[in-house]
Amino acid sequence: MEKILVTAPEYDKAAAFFETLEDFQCVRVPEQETELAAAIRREQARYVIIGVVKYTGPLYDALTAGGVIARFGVGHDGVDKKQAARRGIRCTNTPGVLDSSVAECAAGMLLLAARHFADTVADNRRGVWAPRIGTELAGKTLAIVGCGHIGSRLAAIAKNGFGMTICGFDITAPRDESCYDRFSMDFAEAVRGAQFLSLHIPDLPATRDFLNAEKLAALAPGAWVINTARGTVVDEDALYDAAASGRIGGAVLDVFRQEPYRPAPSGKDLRTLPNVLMTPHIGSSTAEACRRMAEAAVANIRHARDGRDDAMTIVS
Ligand code: 8YV
Repeated sequence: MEKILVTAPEYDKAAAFFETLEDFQCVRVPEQETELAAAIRREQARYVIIGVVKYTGPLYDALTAGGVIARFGVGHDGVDKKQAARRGIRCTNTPGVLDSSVAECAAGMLLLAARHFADTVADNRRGVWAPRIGTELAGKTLAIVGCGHIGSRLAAIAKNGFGMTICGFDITAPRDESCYDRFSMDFAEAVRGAQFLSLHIPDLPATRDFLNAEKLAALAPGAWVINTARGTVVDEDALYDAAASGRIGGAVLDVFRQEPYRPAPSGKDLRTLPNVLMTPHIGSSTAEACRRMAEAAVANIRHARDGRDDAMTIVS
């Protein structure tokens, strides 16, 4: 039976699915690039399912023309599409299947920012009973940066569920404007008066360090930043300065420039700030989304095997 190599973290997120395929044998392999490349050569594999790690060279050398690099997820910034194309390798992703999971994660982070859940849960574990006063979300303003599928799903949850006012920012108009109270292509205008900002933009050359010192300065004093998109869209040193000085209320972050998180070369360590709450890139980590990402990644590979490139979700 033909093999699909699946990087270990992704295999473990949907093992029950990968173990029961009848037309492919899925093999759990290391995600580190040279080890992954060695596994591809050893198994003479044409198909590989990968996570968010950045792959720069050996992966593309190891696969042969006609092979598929299938992302288990939507963002494909870790894949060098040009190198792959030069070698006749197709790259795919799984859009649409994780929107609710990531949007729900961001919604939970809004509550985390507003209601001291992290501190009060930690207090209770230490036997400390210390109620704290939080902030009601109803009537507050949430700025959504990136009004695609995930941003718009969060907009609907926050507007219809929490009763927040939603302002959207993007470089093109949102497909569905009904969940936005206002929309602007001007950042300062979009975030005016917002107590919360949630990022939903991809990692592109144009979005690196998007949320920099200048844009942080445009936020209302005490505003909170939520990031479930990509670490690279935030200038982590500037965010550290804004949170450490109390200029912003704080940040709840699920994604980082380096994962697992490592402080920037400046040594400014976000983990040391009490108003910065961090989770280990779990936005899409629900059983439901993981199963759907696995199914969609395998579907892309099946289409490639069957010569149905038209049905593949190819990224370039
Ligand atoms: C990861 C993500 O793909 O879809 C994305 O872009 O960042 C995540 O869903 C997933 O966690 C990899 O296992």
